[in-house]
Amino acid sequence: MLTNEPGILIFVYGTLKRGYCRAHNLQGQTFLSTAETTAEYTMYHCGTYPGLVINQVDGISIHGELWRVDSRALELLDEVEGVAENLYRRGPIQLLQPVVSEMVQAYFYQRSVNDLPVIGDNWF
Ligand code: PCA
Repeated sequence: MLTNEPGILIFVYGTLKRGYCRAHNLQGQTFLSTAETTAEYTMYHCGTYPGLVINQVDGISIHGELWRVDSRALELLDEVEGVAENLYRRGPIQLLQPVVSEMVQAYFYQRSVNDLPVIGDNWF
């Protein structure tokens, strides 16, 4: 189920998750499973959405969802997440589960996280 299929794997942890305000951007794409990152990330509260940053010193495991998306959806997601404006950058992320052999990507927050509250392991 998880390998040798077209499209790329995306880990979503915030407003793109099912039931949240940007979930419609994943309509028609494939939800694979809930997922958990390795303990190398910190999630901040950026106002009305969360921002993930890499933190290999004292990061934690973050809960989210694993999706397979086609290239058109990926383009849309990049636009929605403000990649061109450098709000987020899309890059590889490590998962604890599920175990996948392919690269998984996620949106990493690019602005300053000084003074932003830390959320914990789950964007509710
Ligand atoms: N949307 C993306 C990144 C943060 C956000 O709110 C996501 O759900 O993964």
